[in-house]
Amino acid sequence: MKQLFRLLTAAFLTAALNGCSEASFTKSLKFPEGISDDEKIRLASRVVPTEKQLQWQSMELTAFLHFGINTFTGNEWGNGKDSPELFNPSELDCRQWVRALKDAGFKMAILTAKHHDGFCLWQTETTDYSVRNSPWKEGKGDVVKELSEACREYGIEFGVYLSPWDRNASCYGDSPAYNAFFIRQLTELLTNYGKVSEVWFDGACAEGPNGKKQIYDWPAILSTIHKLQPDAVTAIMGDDVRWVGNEGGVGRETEWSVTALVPESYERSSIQNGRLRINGMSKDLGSRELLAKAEEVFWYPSEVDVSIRPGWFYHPYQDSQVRSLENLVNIYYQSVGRNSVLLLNIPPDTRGLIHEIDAGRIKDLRRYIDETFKTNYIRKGASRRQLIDSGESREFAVREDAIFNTLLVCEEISKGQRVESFTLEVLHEGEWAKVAEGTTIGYKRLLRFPDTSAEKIRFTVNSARGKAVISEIGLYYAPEVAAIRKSERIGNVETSLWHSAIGGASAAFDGNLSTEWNADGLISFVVDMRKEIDFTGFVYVPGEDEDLSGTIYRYDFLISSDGKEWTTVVADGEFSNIMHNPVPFTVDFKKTYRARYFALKPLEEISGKALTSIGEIGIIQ
Ligand code: FUL
Repeated sequence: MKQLFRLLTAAFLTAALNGCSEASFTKSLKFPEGISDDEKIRLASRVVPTEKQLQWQSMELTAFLHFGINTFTGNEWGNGKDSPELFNPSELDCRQWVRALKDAGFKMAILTAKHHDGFCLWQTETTDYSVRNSPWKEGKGDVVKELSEACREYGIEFGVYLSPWDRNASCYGDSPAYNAFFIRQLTELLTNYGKVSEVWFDGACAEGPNGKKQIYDWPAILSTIHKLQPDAVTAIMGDDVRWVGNEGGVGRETEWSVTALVPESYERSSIQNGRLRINGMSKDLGSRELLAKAEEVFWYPSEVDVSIRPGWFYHPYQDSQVRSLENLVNIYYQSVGRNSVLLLNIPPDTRGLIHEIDAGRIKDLRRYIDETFKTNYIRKGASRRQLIDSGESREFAVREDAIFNTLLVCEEISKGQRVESFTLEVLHEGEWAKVAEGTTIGYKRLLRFPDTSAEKIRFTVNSARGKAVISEIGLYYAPEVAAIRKSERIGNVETSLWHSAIGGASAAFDGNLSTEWNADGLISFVVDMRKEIDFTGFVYVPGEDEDLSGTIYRYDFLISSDGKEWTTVVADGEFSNIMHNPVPFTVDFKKTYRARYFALKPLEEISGKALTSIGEIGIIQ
C-alpha cells in the first residue's frame, strides 16, 4: 500500500514538474530528491491552503480576549498562586463583548480559557483552580459557555487559547501526566461548547515547579483537535496558522504563506529549521534562496497578534494608553494589508465588560475602513480574474475626477501564492509615473501613496513564480484619520455600552449616520446608559433618508436614575424648522443633570403622522 502511494505521489510530482497539469499540493510538500532550484520554485507555487485555512484567511479581522485572574490582580503573568476568590467580575456580559466586536467587523473571538497561571474560565473537572471556586455567580458561572453562546447568537466564530504552560498544575513537568491533563482540558473545551474555529497554543513556557522540563506530546494534542473539531485551525504551536514573529502589530513587507519554516510542533522542526538557520522571527521565510536549501515547504500563513493596550490583560491605569485610531489604522495596513490575519486583543475589564474607550476605538477603526474602501475608482474589470506572467502589465481606466492614494491587490490564493514583485504606474497628462511598488501580494496587499489622479493605471507583475492569478485590484481614497474621527461622533459620551429594550434601537446610537431607528406611533425612546453620569444636553439627528416621515418636531426630554421615577428636563421642546432643514439639533439644558436613563418622548411628528424616527442620538457632558 505504502509502495503504491509512493508511486502515485511520484507520478503526480512528475506531472506537476512537466507543467502539464494543474496539480496542486494542499498544505505541504516534500520536494523530491535531486530536483533543481527552479523546479522547487515551480512546485512551491502550487502549494495551496486547506479549506479551513482559506476560510480563516478570509476573516481578516479577529479578536483576542485576554481575561482571567490577572484582570483582578494587575499582573500580566500570574504565578498560579493567586486565590480564585479574586475572580469576581461585577457585571460580566459576553453579549456586550461580542456586540462591540461584531459592530467593528471582527469575525471571531478567541478567549484565554486558561492563561499561564492555570486558572480555568470554565467548569472544568481537571482542577480546582477555576471559576468554580470563585465568588462569581457563586461558583456556577462559565465564561467559555457564555462567550461561545454569545458568538453563536451574533454569528461570529469562537476560538480558544489554552496555555500549554501551567504554573498551577502540580503535574506540570511530569510530561506524561501533564500531557494527559492537558488533553483532558482540551477535550472538555472542544466537546462541551459547540463549534470552535481556532485553537491557539502559546509558545511561552518554562521549567516545571520541580525543575523538570515539560515535553509536550504535540502529535496527540493536535490529533485530539482533528478528531473533536476537524474544522478548527490550530495556531502558533499548531500547524495551520503561524505567529508573525512579533507582538507589535507588524507583518513583513515580504510575507510568504508558502514557507520553509517547519511548524514547531513537528518533531523534526528543530533539526530542519536549525539547518536552514530560521525561526518564526526570521525576516526571510520564503525567498527563492531559502527554498533552494529547503527539503519541504508548508502553507503556513501569518497571524499578527497585538494588544490594543500596552498589556494583554486589562489594567485601569492603561485606560489612557489605548492605541490611537492612527495607530490601529497603521496596524491594519501592516497586517491585513500584508497578507496576514489581524488578531487584535481587546481585554475585558474588572466589570467583565469591554471598556468604553476600547469599544469606541474599534468602532472608529471600522468606520475608517468602511469609509476608505467604499468606492473603487477603477472604471472596469477590478474583480476580473487575470492571469499575468512575469514582465506583463494590465491597464485600467480610472473614473473621471477621482483622487486616490491606496492600492488594493489580491491573489487567488486557492491557486497558490506567486507574485514576487509588482509596480503601479499612473498615466497623467500623457506621462507614465511610478507611484507604488511592492514584493509579495498573497491574500491581500495594501499600499498607500500620496493623493494622485490619473486617466489610467498600469499594474505590472515584475516577477512571479509561474503565472500570477490576480483576483482583484482596486484604487481607493483613504481619508485623513482625524476627519473620520470627528465627523460621526454624535455628542461626546461613548455609547457602546448603552442599552435599550426597544427593538432595533441601537441603530440610533451606533455612530453610523446611515442607519436609523423607525417605529409606528409616537414612541418614547428610552436608553439605559448603564451608569450614572453628569450631562448638560443632547443631540438629535434625523434620519438620512429622503423620506423624513417620523422626524420629531415637538418633544419632551426626561431623565431617571432607576428607570422608574422620571424627571422632565425639557417640556414641549421644539426642533424648529427641522422639516425644512433636517440637520443635527443640539439642545443645551444650561444646567448639569445626573442620571443613568434618558427618554426622548415625541409629542408631534413633522407632518402630524403617528411615526417616530431617529437617525442618531447623543449626550453631551
Ligand atoms: C504571549 C504570552 O506570554 C502573553 O501573555 C500573551 O498571552 C500573548 C498573546 O502571548 O506569549
